[in-house]
Amino acid sequence: MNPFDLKAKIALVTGASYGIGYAIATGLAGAGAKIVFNDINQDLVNKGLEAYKAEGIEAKGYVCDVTNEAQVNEMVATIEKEVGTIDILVNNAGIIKRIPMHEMTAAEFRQVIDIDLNGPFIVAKAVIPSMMKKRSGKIINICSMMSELGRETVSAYAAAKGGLKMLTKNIASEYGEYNIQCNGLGPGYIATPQTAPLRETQADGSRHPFDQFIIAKTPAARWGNAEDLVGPAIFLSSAASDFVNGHVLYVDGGILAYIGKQPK
Ligand code: NAP
Ligand code: GCO
Repeated sequence: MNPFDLKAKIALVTGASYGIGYAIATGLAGAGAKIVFNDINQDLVNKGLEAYKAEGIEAKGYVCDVTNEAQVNEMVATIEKEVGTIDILVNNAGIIKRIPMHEMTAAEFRQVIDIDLNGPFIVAKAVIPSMMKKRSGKIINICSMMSELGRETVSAYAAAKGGLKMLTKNIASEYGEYNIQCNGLGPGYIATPQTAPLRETQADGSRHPFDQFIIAKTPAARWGNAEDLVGPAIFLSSAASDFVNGHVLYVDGGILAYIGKQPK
């Protein structure tokens, strides 16, 4: 038996029209999983469906705001009717707001917490009952370096991702007896639209200061690509990780292990 084989498994990846979610979903499909995904509007879902089709993946897409419990419950019920019980949930949908905390409104703080922490709770809560009945399930929460570290301007995001790490551990604790494993995947700094502002080439043609900073902080001396997350996601989605529970697997090129390169 190939412990990484996902044939006959149904995987829901949230916010997966592009970016990290899309890369993870295509990887899970490559391992045999049937992909269902959602995004915030029909245009994004259509964009995702075209992209998956171009890769030869017959995905099903749904418009669903992960912060809206009624929409989430309806999406999960529709998936269970149209496709089948969800075996693998990847809570990927997320946003970031980079604003100095003393300038951030409470509404802005709440919006990030709502999408990045309440959303994973709502979607996990919707899929767990069927996983309990099946006595099998995989939940993967996309955490972050900010599940462990802070930095200027990302207070809401760090609070959400720190909370998501503990939600991951609690789901693992509460549902392990149903053979449900819940783990975190903690990407380092990944080149996606979300981090594009941190990598913009400067007017004088030089690299963005933050870009240079991350290169110096990463032993691999490069930004991650969304594809770097595919193998770890397949591992956490498969039988190969049936005794891994409540763990956050950091895929960061070594950032969390490294004090950083001395400036020249
Ligand atoms: P991204 O490019 O911004 O994609 C996020 C996706 O989630 C987008 O499709 C977005 O739709 C969707 N989304 C946002 N709010 C939603 C909602 N309420 N309901 C449903 N979908 C929603 O982000 P990414 O870089 O791929 O990151 C994906 C995940 O990895 C996020 O949780 C992020 O925090 C995490 N992460 C990213 C990095 C990194 O360096 N990129 C590192 C660590 C962790 P819209 O296009 O409408 O926003
Ligand atoms: C930032 C970045 C990071 C990454 C990621 C790191 O502004 O610091 O957006 O937060 O998105 O979460 O793991």
